[in-house]
Amino acid sequence: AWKRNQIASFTDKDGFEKEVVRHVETTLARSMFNCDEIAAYSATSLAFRDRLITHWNKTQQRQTYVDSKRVYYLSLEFLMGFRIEDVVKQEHDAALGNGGLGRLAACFLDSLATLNFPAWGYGLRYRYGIFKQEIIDGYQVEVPDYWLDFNPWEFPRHDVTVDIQFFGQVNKKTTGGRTISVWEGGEIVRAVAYDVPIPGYDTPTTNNLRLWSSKASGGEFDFQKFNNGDYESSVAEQQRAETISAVLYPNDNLERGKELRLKQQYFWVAASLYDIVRRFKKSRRPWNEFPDQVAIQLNDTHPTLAIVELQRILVDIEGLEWDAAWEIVTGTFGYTNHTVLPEALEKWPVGLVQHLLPRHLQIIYDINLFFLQSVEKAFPSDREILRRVSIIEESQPKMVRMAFLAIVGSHKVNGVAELHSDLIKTTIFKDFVEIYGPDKFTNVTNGITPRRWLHQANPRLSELIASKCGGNEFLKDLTLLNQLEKHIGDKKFRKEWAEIKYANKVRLAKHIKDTTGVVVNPASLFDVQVKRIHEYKRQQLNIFGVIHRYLTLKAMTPDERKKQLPRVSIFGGKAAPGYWMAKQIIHLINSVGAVVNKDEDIGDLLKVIFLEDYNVSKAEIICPASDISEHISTAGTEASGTSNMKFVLNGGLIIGTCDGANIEITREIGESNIFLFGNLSEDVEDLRHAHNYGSHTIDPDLDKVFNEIEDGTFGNPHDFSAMIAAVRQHGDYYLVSDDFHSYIETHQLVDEAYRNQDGWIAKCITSVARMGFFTSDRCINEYAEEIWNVEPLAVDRRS
Ligand code: 26Q
Repeated sequence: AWKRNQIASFTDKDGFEKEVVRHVETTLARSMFNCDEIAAYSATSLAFRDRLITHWNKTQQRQTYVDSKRVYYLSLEFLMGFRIEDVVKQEHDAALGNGGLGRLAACFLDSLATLNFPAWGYGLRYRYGIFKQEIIDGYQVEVPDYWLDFNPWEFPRHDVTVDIQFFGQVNKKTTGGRTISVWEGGEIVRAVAYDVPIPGYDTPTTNNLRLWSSKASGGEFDFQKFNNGDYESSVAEQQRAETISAVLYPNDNLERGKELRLKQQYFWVAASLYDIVRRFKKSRRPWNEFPDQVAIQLNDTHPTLAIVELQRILVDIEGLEWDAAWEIVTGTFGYTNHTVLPEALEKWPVGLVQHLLPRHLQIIYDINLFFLQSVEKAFPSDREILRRVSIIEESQPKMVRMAFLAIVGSHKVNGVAELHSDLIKTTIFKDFVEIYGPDKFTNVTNGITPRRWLHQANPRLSELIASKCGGNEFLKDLTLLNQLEKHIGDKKFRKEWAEIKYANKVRLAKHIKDTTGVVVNPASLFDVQVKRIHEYKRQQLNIFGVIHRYLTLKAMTPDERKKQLPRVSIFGGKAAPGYWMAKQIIHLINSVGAVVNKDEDIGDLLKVIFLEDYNVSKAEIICPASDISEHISTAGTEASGTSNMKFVLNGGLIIGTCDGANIEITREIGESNIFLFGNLSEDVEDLRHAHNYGSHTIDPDLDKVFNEIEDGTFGNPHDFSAMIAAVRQHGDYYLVSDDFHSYIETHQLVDEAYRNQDGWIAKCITSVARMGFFTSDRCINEYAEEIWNVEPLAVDRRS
């Protein structure tokens, strides 16, 4: 019934049009005769928004009334992308994230709402999201990402504010025979809530994403100072406060200890916890019931201070005993790890924490003391273990190890794919498995929302699938895709499938032409690698492989060339602005493209494209248009990867290493439907050791590629000397040479397989049919059962 009453007006064209006109004429006070694109966009989104708000209010009222356990997902990044497809080109990605981790958070919000879980997301409302990437003379240039002034999807809550304290000192005070610590002085910054409604698919449930914005606490500015003539410093204070939520740090898988980043983390965590505690207190339950009412998930270590902050609230403000408080804290938190890369593990200098959050540092030391005492009791003969597991690293300067703090303060720790979860248990967190036992550590393999990544990104394929799988139910139960397999023998179905892929490639070819000027033939094999640029993800392996292909084609006679399969190698992705090597990789890709794309011997046989400013809305154009995509990280380095899932779900095959979720994808879709290559993660350590202490002979084909670069074929060889030296002289940490031969051979197999179009399409359909496991709905249900202990709230369909 809710569907008919509430959504009917969306599908009823006339009703919807009337609402748009009403908004143009009344809300915007314009006439339909001077309705420009921005006005049309505003009115359209306002018409949608009105429906959304009704569901949103009802969901919030109902969740308050029932007051069952809620989930709080704390993430410094939510990579949303809010486009209404082609309404107008006005809408802009909500690019509040870097890559995988931020996009995962957005998929989780979609699944939480769709599955009717009472859940909130908490994040920061950055004024500037991830930078826009421009390519100028083959180099990445960063441009600030100006947020739209008019964002119809956010609701400022000027009445929901929290004052956040920084700096100051801790004083001991005795009242009634009890000594308490009081944090005093310092400065106050005000957090203001901005709410974004998160509608579920095919349900009225509409959850809330609360983003905090920073503001000077004294209102506009300090009038006292202003009246005293100190205008500059009153404005400066306001600007300093607003700096906290000004910009998203553009690092992905790299930790950089900057004070402002720590300020962001505490600001966001403290505001969110205040909000969560305030909501809990309304129910007037005893404190020991807090973990029965509240589950907080930490998206990586970025919100780890929440553990310390909750302990502070309970002990210092609410007056609980330490042990009782700590039981509540550990019962509340779960921690998700997204990386094993040592350079990405968060650490903060003790001195910085002391300065910014003096009381929190004391609490961290106490948490560490009690933890180490328990370890010492359990392992009395092992003196080394205390040094290894201490939350404080006894280095110069001393550091707080955030991952260790997150483990100690949570009841569950999970990795994001099976291999990754096994690796963290046997490497970086090995001692903690000994201490807590294996049950504290678990795996929840990542997933993606099929609503965005199939239905919205690839509407024609979604429709074809629906016609074979009994309607749109598969979008809520992705295992229903398995019905596709029985249609593989159906010639007409395969033809329709192939036509849709071709049409998606034509669309991408047009985008390539419009943005780069290069004309590509949509009948070529489209080979795609789009993701953040990182040495561990090995875009350098890909471009070296492309050069190898180019040299092979150049060495052929024209007759031999005619027998070759045309290919387009498509790259896209941002490099962190301070990551010099990643920027060199982008430059090499563009330099190779500049030579290859104008080589008349080669023509359509090979094109090399770098797509500027890869983001969520570009991904929606690229994923449906791929024939093969590359997921080729050094084994053991990519925690999961999620674009691998997006590409397969859109009917593309993948070439990849035995890493992250590739392994589980292989298990689900079958070994014959994926192109795996390269060394295994268990061999990586020995290979690295051999490079450094034994002999390291470079693969001869790769050597030829290097020689060609050094001959100046792709521009000034000096520009690329560091990339080559990383392999030849500096130990080839990412095993580019070790995997090169296997990589090239596997690409040969890809070519051969693609020549058999019928067989190829059959592989694609089989793969899609077996992708049901990788929905974020399955993933959220696993978190709910194994970590959060929460249940969906039955939907009231009468409203
Ligand atoms: C940390 C400290 C200071 C500044 C920035 C950061 C920072 C920011 C973002 C560190 C890491 C990130 C992002 C990490 C990330 O995206 N990891 C990816 O998470 C995906 C979802 O689980 C996985 O699929 C990927 O394998 C993993 O790389």
